[in-house]
Amino acid sequence: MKFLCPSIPNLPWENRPSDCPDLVWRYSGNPVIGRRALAKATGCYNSAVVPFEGKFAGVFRVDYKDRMPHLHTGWSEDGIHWTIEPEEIRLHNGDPEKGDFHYAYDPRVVKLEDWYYVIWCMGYHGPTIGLARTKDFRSYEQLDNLLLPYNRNGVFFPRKIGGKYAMLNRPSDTGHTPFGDIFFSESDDLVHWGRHRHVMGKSGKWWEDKKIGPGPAPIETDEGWLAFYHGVAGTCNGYIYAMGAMILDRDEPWVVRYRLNQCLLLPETPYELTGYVPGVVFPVAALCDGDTGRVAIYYGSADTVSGLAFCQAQDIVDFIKRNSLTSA
Ligand code: BMA
Repeated sequence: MKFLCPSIPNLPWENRPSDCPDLVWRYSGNPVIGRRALAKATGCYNSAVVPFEGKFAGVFRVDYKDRMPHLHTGWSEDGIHWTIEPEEIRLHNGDPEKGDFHYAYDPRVVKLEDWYYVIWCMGYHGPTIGLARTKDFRSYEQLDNLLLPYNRNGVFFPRKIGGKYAMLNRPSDTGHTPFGDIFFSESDDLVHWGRHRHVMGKSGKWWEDKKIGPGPAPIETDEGWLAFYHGVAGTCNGYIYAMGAMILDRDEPWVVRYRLNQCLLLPETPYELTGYVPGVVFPVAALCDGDTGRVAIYYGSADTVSGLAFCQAQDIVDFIKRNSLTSA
């Protein structure tokens, strides 16, 4: 299998512990970012990182002591130890008509052509998906919102598909919706989006019996787009968020080639089971080294801290194909 993504020679990595029975394993030093990443923070999680100039940069969700979420830039030499900028990101070309940073959460960062695009959930008469771009993680230009309210999860594919910008997103309502399917949308100019196609909804499996939503930017392989996503179980005690995976068609990514019949990462450690929202694993970035197929997954834990996990893309693709709810 070919991994059609750039090499990341310094990708953070740890081998799978010999006693780990799973295909996705956690970094032994988790959480990589704690809840007090800044003095004014009560949580730092659901944050997106990318390779940048031989090191790593990212956009981080930082919740303040009024429990409002803000976006901050972060820097790391190794993808593990992070420095979070004390001041929140300011947008150029910000326009009240596009919404502002009244609240901002669950960023994704995707390198596409010459830009790093930041896609996040923001308030504009209710939650919708905001868009900004940067080349240096110091100056961010705000573009028009991607979608109408209400929508709380959006992520770009890392290249144009059929000559168009392409994204996955998850329409919702104003709150923690008891429903949600993943849709595909495309655009010529990043402003006008359409050709909205249904990708998939919840399955009959209980780990994702309430709703699903897109996670990190899909990883391109010659077998299709490997996409991790979050699935939500509605238990008698509240929602449980876990990570699943699917393979989308390379040219028509609204077509699900394979869909794993179980989750890959379920809350089970103390930092995933204890926090502001116990029982949450929320993947937002998956960096794949094109040379080795090693993947480093960054995920929010219990809406409080940030975790790092690893897997081999080849193993995951093989596993999905062997254990699929959908056949190609
Ligand atoms: C979602 C979002 C995420 C959060 C998750 C679990 O709806 O609000 O930011 O991690 O719920 O609380």
